[in-house]
Amino acid sequence: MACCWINLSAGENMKKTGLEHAAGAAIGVSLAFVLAHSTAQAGETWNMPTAYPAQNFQTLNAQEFAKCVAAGSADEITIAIHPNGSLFKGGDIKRAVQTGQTQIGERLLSGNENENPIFGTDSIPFLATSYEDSVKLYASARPELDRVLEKQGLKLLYSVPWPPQGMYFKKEVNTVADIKGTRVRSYNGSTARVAELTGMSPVQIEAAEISQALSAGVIESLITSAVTGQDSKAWEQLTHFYQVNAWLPRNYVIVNKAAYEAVSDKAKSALADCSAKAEVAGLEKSKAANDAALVVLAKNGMQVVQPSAELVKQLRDVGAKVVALWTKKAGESGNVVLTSFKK
Ligand code: PCA
Repeated sequence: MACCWINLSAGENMKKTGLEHAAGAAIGVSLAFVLAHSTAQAGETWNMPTAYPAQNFQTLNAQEFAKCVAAGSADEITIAIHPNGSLFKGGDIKRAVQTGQTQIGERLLSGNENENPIFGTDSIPFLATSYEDSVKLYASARPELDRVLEKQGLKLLYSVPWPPQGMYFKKEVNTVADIKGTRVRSYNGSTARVAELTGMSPVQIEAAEISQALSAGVIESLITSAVTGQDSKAWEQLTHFYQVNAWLPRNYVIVNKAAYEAVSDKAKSALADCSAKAEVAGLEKSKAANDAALVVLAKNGMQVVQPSAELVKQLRDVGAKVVALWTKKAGESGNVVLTSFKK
């Protein structure tokens, strides 16, 4: 009878949490949850899809966040992390949380810039190019982000920046003329526009698929951090990492508002407390991961170098065009964020 009871419970749990689309993984999680909590009073598992590898600093930070929430809520909420696009691919995570297919998720903030330019604030070329400015820009954007997400039935818990974005190539590059026609992986509107305006061909690809796309020749260049280059073993196909420091995009962790409203006050305060801690800890992890990744890239034979003055100038000119496009689209609310940031 033990088997039937467990199956039934897992099924009910599925229905309650509305996880039809994540059936395979969720059944495993639900079973584990039922087994582990068969004597507990109340408690639920929140499945947390992320798009990046288990050992990436964003995921390790999320693991600590999950532990913190379990402890702070006295196990009312158990967060099960599903890294590397294993439950939902990066591009599907926000919608999955919004529609209640899952309760919580981590996503690249600027990945949803097509919905609202405010999501792309962190990827405005050459606006915030240091960790310090990234924190300042995020503080300026946060009230507007909260407002927009609230209207979408979401609650923003925390956000952690990626390291500064550079460019990877398989040859030495000194001017924009050298990169014309290159197929480059893009991950948001900014990367795609920078690519187009420099004569490259952007190809939208999830981080989890970079290695494969590089070895298949679908792409031959990247705009990303040292960390994602390390995660993707960029040195297997590419030779140069140019430290352009174009911007520091962010990941953000969002929770479905209805799921959030349904938990106790104690759990809500654990979520707030652990989110604040995750933002502080995540920032430090990002810095440390960047330092370590730069060493790993070099150790594996990559040229980790500064771009030429000419290339920087040309990229900044392109960046200015992207900024103008963004400012026009973002209108008054974008203006408020930029004015507050520049104060
Ligand atoms: N890594 C993520 C976003 C920015 C970064 O450094 C990616 O490339 O998908």
